[in-house]
Amino acid sequence: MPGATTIIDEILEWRTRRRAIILAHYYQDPEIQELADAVGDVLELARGANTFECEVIVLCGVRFMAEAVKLLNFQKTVLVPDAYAGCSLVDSCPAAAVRAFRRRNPEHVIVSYMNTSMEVKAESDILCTSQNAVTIVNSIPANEPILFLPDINLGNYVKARTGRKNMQIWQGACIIHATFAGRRLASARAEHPEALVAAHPECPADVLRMADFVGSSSSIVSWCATQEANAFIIVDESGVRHSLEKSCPGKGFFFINSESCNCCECPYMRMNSLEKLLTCLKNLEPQIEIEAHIRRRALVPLGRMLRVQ
Ligand code: CIZ
Repeated sequence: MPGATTIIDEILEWRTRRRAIILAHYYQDPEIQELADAVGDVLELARGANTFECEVIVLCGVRFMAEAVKLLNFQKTVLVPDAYAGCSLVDSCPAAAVRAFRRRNPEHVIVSYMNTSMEVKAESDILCTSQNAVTIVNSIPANEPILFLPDINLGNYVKARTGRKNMQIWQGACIIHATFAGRRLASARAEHPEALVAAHPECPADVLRMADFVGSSSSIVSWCATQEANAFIIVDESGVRHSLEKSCPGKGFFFINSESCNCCECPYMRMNSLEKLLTCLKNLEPQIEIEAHIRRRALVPLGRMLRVQ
């Protein structure tokens, strides 16, 4: 019907009315990515947000990502369409347990992945992303023991790549990446022998051993775009397909399913929807707040990471 208003028109109208920008993580549904002013990984989005003139930032992703955006854009109103969009890695690592480790092991350097709560970031010595974790660990003097948290697979990968012996690793895992199985990847390789394999470092070691490339979602997208190959098996959350297809026209992408859901979709990431995006723009809720003293402490390890990477 000509002139009918769609939900997308409404979102765009409220985006203007609120002087808002919409940021989407790679793991969001394609219709949300298409509406976004920027698509990226958590650090790219948090850092990129200040290049826009706006009063409100809607982060379409999970809660810890919206908190990272707030950390770097404290004066802005930061919204997340679903405040209950969590993360199994964040849940695996309570701040009280990290504080208890610190008390028992005051000499350890605590390296925390971005997938942690703001309270855990505030307890940490330095932060890392899946893109820069090897560089960050290599920047720490060899004689200083490390606690790497919270992802066991990323930690084991970093330990193997850096050869670091004095590194303890937390036992957290991503419910999707950790349940990609080597045997499913082996069958996909037999089915598509021409394809190169790109895997996210939160996957188990047997999967990573079979990969031609291991990297963050952002680096998987740029790596596939620069390869001559035309076919790729991707071991990552399926939301990244949208950016892969946009960046690599004509190339084919095969995703393998994880054992946990027989799919490759993070259930938390998929809690966002166009309807919730519209509602949060209209109501200016749910808002992300970070207490000033936590923010001050969390900015210290973040600043250290940014100086190293
Ligand atoms: O860095 C991020 O945004 C995460 C959590 C994953 C990735 O590789 O994009």
